[in-house]
Amino acid sequence: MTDFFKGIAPVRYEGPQTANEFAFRHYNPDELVMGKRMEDQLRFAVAWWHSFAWPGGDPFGGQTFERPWFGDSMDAARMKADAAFELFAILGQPFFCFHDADIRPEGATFAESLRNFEGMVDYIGRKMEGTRTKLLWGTANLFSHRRYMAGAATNPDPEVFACAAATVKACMDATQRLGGQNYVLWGGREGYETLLNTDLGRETEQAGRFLQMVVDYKHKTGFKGAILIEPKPQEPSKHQYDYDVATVYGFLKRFGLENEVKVNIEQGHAILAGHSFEHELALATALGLFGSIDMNRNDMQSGWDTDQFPDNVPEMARAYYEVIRAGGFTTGGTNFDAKLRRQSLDAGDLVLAHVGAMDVCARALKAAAALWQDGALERARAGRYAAWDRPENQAMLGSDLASVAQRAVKESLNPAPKSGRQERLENLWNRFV
Ligand code: XUL
Ligand code: CO
Repeated sequence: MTDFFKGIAPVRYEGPQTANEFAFRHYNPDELVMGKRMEDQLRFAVAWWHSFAWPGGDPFGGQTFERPWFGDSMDAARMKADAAFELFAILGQPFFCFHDADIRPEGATFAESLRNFEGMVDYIGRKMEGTRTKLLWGTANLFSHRRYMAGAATNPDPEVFACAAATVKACMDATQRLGGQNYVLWGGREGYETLLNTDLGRETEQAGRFLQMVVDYKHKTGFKGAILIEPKPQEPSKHQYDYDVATVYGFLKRFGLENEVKVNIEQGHAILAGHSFEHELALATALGLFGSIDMNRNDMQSGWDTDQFPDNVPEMARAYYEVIRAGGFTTGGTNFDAKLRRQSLDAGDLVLAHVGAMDVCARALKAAAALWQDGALERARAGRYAAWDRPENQAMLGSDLASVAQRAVKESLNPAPKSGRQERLENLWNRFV
């Protein structure tokens, strides 16, 4: 037990009219949305790294947060875990996510770090027995330690590749042991700072082999969860190989992994790649890759991955509409890969950041579900392509260029342009959000 959250009671749904700051206004776990409990639709997760490990630094200054568990001992790591489970009890969210480096102190040697990690996995496993909080996904931190400064699997030094393999194996074992539903790989430093010293062909080949080994290990150990890649175009590296969903799809195809690996899509990463969140989600669904989401928002002016908590219902509604179109989450969920601003020092700030974000997502889900159930948007979309359902038109796709060309001439085709109705659909959209 810590007293960090002292005086903050478990947060409950009280409805939009409540004056209680520490209440949910829209997130009502048991309310049915499209026939499914809201909790099971949204599948919220708290991110260990931002909520408990991040000290509040920025490129110009260090730690602003003072947390009683900051330190590099196992005792401090256990206190951090205690505080984490106290937050989980307050929020009642069903899941959490972690990297190895979030939960364990760094050891003097690589082997000691692994032992610390195993000790903390045991400790967290015991804490989970007494609660209903489950593990959405585990992952490896292959970017903070200086050994990974030139990449992990893509490193020019094969010994770093081996350390990366040992870390990922330990994190996959831990994820399986704790009943995790997914295993995530974010290639933090899998990319380059300058092409002048980089053999891009070799590095992507190494990344592909590494991922094949991860998938083989999953099958060998019988891990039932999904393997997810989290695309991001840059930051910390100038260029990262898992640039966006389309790039990841090409990479998976190259290594024969497109049926083995899915994606974890983050709002801020989509924006850094010059896309919208909904674009990345829609493309993942179209390519059969949709897995999970990292929910946050970027500051639209800063050009950085600012990892703020979401605060914009219409924006999130676009995202959840795509989640609904994807058929909803299976193993995936909504992980708040979001951190407090560095001036938000208090325990209450950490709780209310999550409460507000959960409410924003709940409102967005409800709006998206209402639009989906209304059906008008999907009827309009289907109507736009309806001619393609006719056999003579379908036949063209199985034909060849010369035959299709001949049809255009023989039938004197002169297709009449039709309205795309964008503004009408935007008006329809705005009736629901
Ligand atoms: C970094 C990021 C990571 C991954 C997990 O931008 O999103 O926290 O989600 O490694
Ligand atoms: Co993320």
